[in-house]
Amino acid sequence: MIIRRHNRLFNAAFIMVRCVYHCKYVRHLSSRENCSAKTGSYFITTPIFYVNAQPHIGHLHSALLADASYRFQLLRGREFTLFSTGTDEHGLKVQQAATNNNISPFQYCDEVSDKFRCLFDAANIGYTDFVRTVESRHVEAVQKFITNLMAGGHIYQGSYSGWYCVSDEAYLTDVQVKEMTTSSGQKQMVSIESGHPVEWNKEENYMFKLSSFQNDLLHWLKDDGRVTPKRFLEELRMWVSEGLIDLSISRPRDRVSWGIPVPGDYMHTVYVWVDALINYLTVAGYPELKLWPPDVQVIGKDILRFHGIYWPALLIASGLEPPRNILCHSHWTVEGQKMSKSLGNVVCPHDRIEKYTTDGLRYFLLRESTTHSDSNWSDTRLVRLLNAELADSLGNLLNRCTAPSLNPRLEFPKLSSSYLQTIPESGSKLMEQLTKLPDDVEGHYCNYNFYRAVDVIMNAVRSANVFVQEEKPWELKNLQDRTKLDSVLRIALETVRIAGIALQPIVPTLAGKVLDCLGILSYDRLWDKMKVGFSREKQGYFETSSSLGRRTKLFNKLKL
Ligand code: ME8
Repeated sequence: MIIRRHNRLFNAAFIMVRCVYHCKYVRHLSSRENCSAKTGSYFITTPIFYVNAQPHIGHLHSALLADASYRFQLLRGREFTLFSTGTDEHGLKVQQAATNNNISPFQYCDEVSDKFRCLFDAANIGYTDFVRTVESRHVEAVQKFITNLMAGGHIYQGSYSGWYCVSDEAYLTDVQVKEMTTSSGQKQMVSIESGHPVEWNKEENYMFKLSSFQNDLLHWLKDDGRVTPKRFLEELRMWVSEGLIDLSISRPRDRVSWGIPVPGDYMHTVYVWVDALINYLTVAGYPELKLWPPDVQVIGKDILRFHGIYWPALLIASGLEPPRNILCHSHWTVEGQKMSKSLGNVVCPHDRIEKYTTDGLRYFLLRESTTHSDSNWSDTRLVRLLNAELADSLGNLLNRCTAPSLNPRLEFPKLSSSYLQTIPESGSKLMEQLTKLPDDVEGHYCNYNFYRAVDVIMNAVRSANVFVQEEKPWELKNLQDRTKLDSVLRIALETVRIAGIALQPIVPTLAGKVLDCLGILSYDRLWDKMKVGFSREKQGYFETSSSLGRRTKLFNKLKL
């Protein structure tokens, strides 16, 4: 309701928009406050992916970061939610790919878009909307949005010349290109940032007055939580401070026919990047927005300029609030080079899912990568990590403590308070870790530091293994030792329970298996149930016991 009222207000008083925007901006939640909110709505997006080639690990990585954040927010009780992904299907690059494949762009897009959807389904990405830019709801949203910008006086017609990079679908300035000698000895101008070839173009375009939004953008970027991690925020601030030039938002139809017509001028198509960015409004129901702005927009560092400059400026111009937070991640490399379809060095995600399971791949991608720096793909590293952490540490702890030989009543037993008087140091250290774990992990999830969250969880699991090794429960099977045996098992299984709840955003199926094994009911798997000693009957204490669920092997060791 509030969102709708604001939109109408903005549309009616277009001239006052930027002033209203600043007021709204001050009142609105910053990204960090927003993460700490535990209930209410949540809107997260991934980039929409080009259909000019097959999906790879890098694309999956973006979707996975969004999925893990989304699952975390659901566990914390967010109710009205939107998690969108999809495919970007217009533009010269796709037009050329269809021609090269000797099929119509329609058929070509259908086929490749399906591959992205198929991959995301196989990887258990829990998106709520998969948008394609060829859908009529999107075409309508784009035309409505451009019409609105035109009515607001933000678009003019002009002649544009510059270096055009088809691979990046972007015009570049002289300082963004350099001359290179190809392997065949020819001189070729290329983009400095991506290395892709560029060609000189001059054409009549519709232009967006981007240059007049410098102050608005600098104001928006003042909030330190606007872009995560900080190094990308600083990069953006620098680009915007250097000054902005107006943005060409159309292409002549005779050059790019595979696109959405500019409203009122069939001879021009909308620039594919502007078309693509509007997908985020399409999924929100534009012009009747169900939810706005997005809480988080996940992107790769290669598309920071588009999301951190063009997109917020376009939104501000049309009287809408820019996203609360942009999560900009670094890249997966192979032997130090960016994994990309144009370099032909991609790692196939389907193949890795088959070899290592969906959750095996999810775990590695989130465990091994940081958002601020590139990560290098290594199958050897993956096998070692998964064997050490999922099979040997977590799997072994669960397996030991639920084995009928050690736990014949197949119970999640009671902890006796008298045992706590005699607990060894390794046990006290573990209890301390478990007490701190929910807050620590929550902080890391809120900052998208998934590798650090897993570190905290795995440290606790390792400490529990040390504790069990020291207490030797297998030597405590006499009746008089039962209180101690139960207490040791309870502390170890409590670690597994907490780890199971905390790992759900990262490895939902595997974590589900852990919690099934322990007999934890679905409503006891939410974030607030992670507190150490939680029990349904006596919250905050260890007085109750319960039956374990069915025993299964958690993770089969992988061979190198
Ligand atoms: O740029 N490592 O689509 P795209 C990590 N359609 N992530 C990677 C990666 C790598 N090696 N390679 C790609 C587009 N990505 C536009 C987006 S949004 C309105 C339009 C991820 O198919 C990363 O998120 O080239 C990057 O930003 C995205 O895929 C680009 O995918």
